Amino acid sequence: KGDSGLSEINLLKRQVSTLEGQLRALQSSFSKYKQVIMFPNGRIVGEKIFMTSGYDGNFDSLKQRCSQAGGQLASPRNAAENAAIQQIIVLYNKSVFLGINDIQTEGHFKYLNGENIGYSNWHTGEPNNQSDAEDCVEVHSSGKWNDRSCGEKRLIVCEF
Ligand code: 291
Ligand code: CA
Repeated sequence: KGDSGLSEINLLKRQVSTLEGQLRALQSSFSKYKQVIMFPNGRIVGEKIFMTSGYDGNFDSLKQRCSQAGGQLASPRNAAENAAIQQIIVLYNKSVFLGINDIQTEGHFKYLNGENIGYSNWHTGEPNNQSDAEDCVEVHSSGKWNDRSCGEKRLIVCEF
């Protein structure tokens, strides 16, 4: 009884050590896989992934495309996330639309889930709601934000 208990423990030890090796291999292969699929269109910031497919569209069409892909339009919550989006903008030399707008109440910019924004990076003088027609948010290569007509076409960047 004592002996068979010991050999069971030894068997379990061998199995745990095999699993540890397999986990290490999986971690290293996943880390390489992430690096490969992120090149050159994606950026990882913490738990969040920003990704462009290179397409342009107006706000509604971009919003729909991101949600069809199981994500949503990029909605930066801090400077690091904004900087990741900025890198994609610079790479493509195209401004993007964020998942932020004041369609519901002029001057109250919200995320797509209706929550008030907790981070912003407006250009000086923005948002100005030019011609009373600017409810969406574009980001320029400087990383700065401008409110802009939702009907304009911008580069898609989704977050997952
Ligand atoms: C000016 C600023 C912006 C405004 C923009 C658009 C341009 O920036 O007043 O606040 O969003 O004009 O109104 O719209 C068109 N149709 O040109 C100019 C450069 C971005
Ligand atoms: Ca504006």
